[in-house]
Amino acid sequence: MFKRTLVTTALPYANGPVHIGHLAGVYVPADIYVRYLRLKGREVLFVGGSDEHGVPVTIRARKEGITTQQVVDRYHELIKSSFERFGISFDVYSRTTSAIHHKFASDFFRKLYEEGKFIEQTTEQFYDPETGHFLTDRNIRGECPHCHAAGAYGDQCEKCGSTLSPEELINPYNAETGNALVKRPTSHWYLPLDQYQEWLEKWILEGHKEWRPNVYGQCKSWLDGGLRPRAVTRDLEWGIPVPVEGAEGKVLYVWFDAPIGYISNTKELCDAQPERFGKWETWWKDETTRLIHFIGKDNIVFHCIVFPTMLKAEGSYILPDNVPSNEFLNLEGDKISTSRNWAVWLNEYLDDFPGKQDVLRYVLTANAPETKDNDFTWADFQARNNNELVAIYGNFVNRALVLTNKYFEGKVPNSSDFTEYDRQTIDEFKNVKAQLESLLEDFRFRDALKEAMNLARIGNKYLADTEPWKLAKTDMARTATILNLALQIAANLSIAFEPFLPFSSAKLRTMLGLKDVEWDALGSLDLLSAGAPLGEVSLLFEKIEDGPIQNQLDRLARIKQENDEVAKQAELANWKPQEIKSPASIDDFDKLDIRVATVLDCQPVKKSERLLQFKLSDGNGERTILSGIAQSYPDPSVLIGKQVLFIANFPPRKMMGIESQGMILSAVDADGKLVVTTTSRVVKDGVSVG
Ligand code: B3M
Ligand code: ZN
Repeated sequence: MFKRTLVTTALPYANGPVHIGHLAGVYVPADIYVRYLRLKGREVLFVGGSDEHGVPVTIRARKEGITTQQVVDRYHELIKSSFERFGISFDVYSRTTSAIHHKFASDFFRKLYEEGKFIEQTTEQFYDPETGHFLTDRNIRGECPHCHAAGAYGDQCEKCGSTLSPEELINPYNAETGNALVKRPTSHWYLPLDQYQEWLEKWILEGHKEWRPNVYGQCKSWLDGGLRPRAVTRDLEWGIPVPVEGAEGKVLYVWFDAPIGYISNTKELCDAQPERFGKWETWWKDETTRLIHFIGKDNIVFHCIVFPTMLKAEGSYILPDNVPSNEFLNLEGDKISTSRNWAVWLNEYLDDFPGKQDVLRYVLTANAPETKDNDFTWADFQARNNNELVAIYGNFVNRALVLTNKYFEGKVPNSSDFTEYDRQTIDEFKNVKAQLESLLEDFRFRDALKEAMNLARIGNKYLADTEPWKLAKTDMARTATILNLALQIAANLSIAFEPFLPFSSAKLRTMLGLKDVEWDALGSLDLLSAGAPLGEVSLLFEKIEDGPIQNQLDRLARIKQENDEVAKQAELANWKPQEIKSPASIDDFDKLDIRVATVLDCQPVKKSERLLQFKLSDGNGERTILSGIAQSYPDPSVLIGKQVLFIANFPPRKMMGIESQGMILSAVDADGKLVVTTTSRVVKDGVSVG
């Protein structure tokens, strides 16, 4: 019943470059899907763009001392050109600051407003009387009501992890100016999601059981929790002004206007090239169009609940048929983070690994976080390139081409009778097309890639088993048949891999002298006709040595060090003395016998990572004390000759077979390392402290 497919990808925020997490989660799978549909001759439109509103871009601008427009211009250009270089084949990549989008989103809001689809509510919000601004949760800071850390955010305390609302903060202030805040009434428009609850339950829970379990599950838990009205406007300057009289100083909430960007970007393209792309309404309002949103898991509720409700409320739009959403990709075991610079940035990858777009596309797909979070490591990147792309796919193709050049002057040789083994090989790869199709249509790109790679494995094994380089000495006819079949398999590979590795497929086709191909030719044994000349042969993939991998690891190590340093500084800045313990009397104190001693010797305890063994002169003779501070003193000999404070009347205790006679007193320094305490002038050993 569907005649065409409209594919959208989440609009990345224009407040930083795109990283491998975005690529693995959204853009690579969407591009595979679109390329597959195009190759199949289906009508498809691929829409992307930058999300240029919201608070983060304004914060970035203020931090850098430039205008918000400059920030979004910079990142929009960077993101757009990186996608292009990487082969993400958008039909349109526009932006939400375009005039077309502003008008479109504004009209969309006005229509719902005029038809009474919103409710208006007045609430008390935090306001900075000095700057005259209402503040968003993230811009409000104050003391955490739970752990009392200073500088907790209006939505979360990063120290203890509690989720907060700004009301809960003690002494809330404006994060940027430090000004104290007051409450002021302000009114906003809300999309009454609760009124659509029943409709959504039916549409999703009954109508879309085929959605991925993670997507369906998140929707179900939102719906089970009961939907509430959501504000679609904000008190901000940066954004699309609310097109209602008396709404000065208010803009559309970024999550209201951003998904409308999918529509306005489509309109921008279709209006510019109607003969090629038709009318935008066909893509958005015709029931025979299938709409697919590719997104990351943190965007599920907006694409499955909020945006469909907006479209339903408007009334003339189609709804998404599927919302394939991935889990997250981690980097070397840690969560990817733009603010901590813990990422592999696409633009940097393209500069560091020129011509290797397909290697990253391959690794991100082979390891795609389709069903659970996954980890990207540079070791895996190198291994997959060297052991799979080079050793299997590249090796097979190279052998087939080089041998054809050697024995048949670079022309596709004639095939004669097949042997039983040839037939087995052919049977094995005959199914690949159907398998690939069902996996691709089911958005299972990781498994689909495995199938394609399997085809390369079949080819590689065929050449290894038949050894045409040996046969060439005795049986040219048989050699010709083998190489013909090998070249046909290579030609098939250029089709099977086209959605995944478009650069390599194009290169392979040039080497094979193959013109354009279509998906439906996959599985055919006469893609190349006998006698046709091959193109110039070069390596399809190249080995990646340790050097460039080490460079990447070194870079990450540097970033980790910087981040640790920043975290330490932040901890220091937030450090507060511990609360005073409950009252004690002089009698309590008198029970402890604290004395001074000189360190005669200090050695690490064998087989222990923590313990140092002290030999002390305590005025009466020698005393042995074990102290768990080895990590803080890599060279314990620095302590020899120093005076230390110790508790003399703790009962002796055995550790690692050594008796410890007391406890040495230590404090913690800013790095979390222990430092032994001492007196400010030398005193006699054994003197009491009190
Ligand atoms: N910019 C959030 C994100 O990049 C947001 C997506 C908008 S899609 C309409 O994760
Ligand atoms: Zn806290």
